Amino acid sequence: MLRFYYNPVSGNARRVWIALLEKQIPFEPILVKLDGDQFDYDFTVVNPLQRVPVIADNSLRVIESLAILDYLEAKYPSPALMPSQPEDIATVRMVEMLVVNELQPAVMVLTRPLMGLEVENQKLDVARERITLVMQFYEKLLDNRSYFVGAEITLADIVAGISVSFLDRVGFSLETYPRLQAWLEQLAMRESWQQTTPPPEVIEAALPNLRKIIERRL
Ligand SMILES: N[C@@H](CCC(=O)N[C@@H](CS)C(=O)NCC(=O)O)C(=O)O
Repeated sequence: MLRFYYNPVSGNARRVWIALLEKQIPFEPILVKLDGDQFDYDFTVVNPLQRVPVIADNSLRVIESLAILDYLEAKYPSPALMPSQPEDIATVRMVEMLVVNELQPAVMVLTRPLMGLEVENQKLDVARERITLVMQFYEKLLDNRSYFVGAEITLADIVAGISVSFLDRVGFSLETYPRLQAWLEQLAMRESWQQTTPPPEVIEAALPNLRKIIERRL
């Protein structure tokens, strides 16, 4: 059976977890505690980069959440989480890459002061500006659709939904983005979403580990 190395507070792992549930792929979850477990020899053999998520499928190891999502899509195409029309594929990729290249780095900056870590005010301003630009872009792109590409959930919604739903924790309000709010409500109704939402006490317990992870970031 496919093995899924994860941690419940890892947003990157949650992308894969939701895809596994949406596609109803049987898997064995393997918890990596991220309290230093990720540096153990056994896990380093699985992922030399010492991060979750990882998928192990027989002798194959796939690291990097977006690569894992592509692998799952290719191997288990139904139900599809990647559309087939060229313009829709471009939309999914665009939304995903904005998360990775713009949102995640900016959120990392806003998280630092919450963890008692130093950061220059100017960097906080730049981070908020980048997030604003992405939210404005997403709000327009959503239009009046339920999901980014229409009536069905895709990888775009999964990848962006996890990051956008985290924004209130770093003090970024979505008050002025009614479409994004409605979209998040829609996502929150899904079983895969509810099943993978980390309970507050789990997040609370993980904070010291998360602080160390953020401190180590380049
Ligand atoms: N680009 C990677 C990022 C993976 C990543 O940063 N995982 C974090 C948890 S969200 C991790 O395992 N961190 C452990 C560490 O930095 O020590 C992906 O998308 O899979």
